[in-house]
Order: sequence, then C-alpha cells, then structure tokens
Amino acid sequence: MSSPRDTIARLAAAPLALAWAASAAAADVTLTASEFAFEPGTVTVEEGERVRVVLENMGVLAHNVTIPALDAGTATIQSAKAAVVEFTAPEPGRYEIVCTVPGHEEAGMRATLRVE
Ligand SMILES: [Cu+2]
Repeated sequence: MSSPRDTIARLAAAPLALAWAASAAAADVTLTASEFAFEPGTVTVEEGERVRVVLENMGVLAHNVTIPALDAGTATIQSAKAAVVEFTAPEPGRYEIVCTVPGHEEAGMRATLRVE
C-alpha cells in the first residue's frame, strides 16, 4: 500500500522523469532488404540520437545492413529473418548503408543514412 506521502513524492518526481525521457532521444528504423535494394532508400536521424535499425529480410537471398563509416552492421541473415544494429548518430552528414554480401552493393543494395 502506498501512503499519501509516497504519492506526493512520485508526483513531484514526474516532471524530472519526463524531461529525462525527452533528452534521451531514440530513433527506431526498419529497413527491408530484397534483391537488390533497401527500402526506404534514405534514413534520416538526428545527431547524437541513439538509433536502432531493424533489418527485415524480405528477399530470398541472405543480406545484411552495414554502415562502413560507423563500423556498424548486422549479421548476414537468411530470408524471412530479422536482425538489429544499434549506434549513436554521428555528426551531421550523409553516410552510406550497404549490404556487404559479395555483389549485392554493386547490384543496388545501397541506402543513405542522413544525419541532421
Ligand atoms: Cu544483400
């Protein structure tokens, strides 16, 4: 059972908790892979934001998501599987997203990470 005093303490702490949540921005992005493309072709996030990219492999071949400039990427996953890569958005600019399975980038598996 919580006493009225506990309730008052919780209410007093609430604005602080909300402020913290607002400053700890995070972006959830889903990228689908197929032969041979990523959808969407551009992902936009904000500098300093924690980014969580979920790769869904909708193709028949194995694919991955790799951001070479950030040294970040998912494992290479089979058809109908999903994988996650998390990173902190770097300074504003455009960063290449590719699939590193041989031949796939050349065939069109490229996207752009835009950091604002
Ligand atoms: Cu691929």
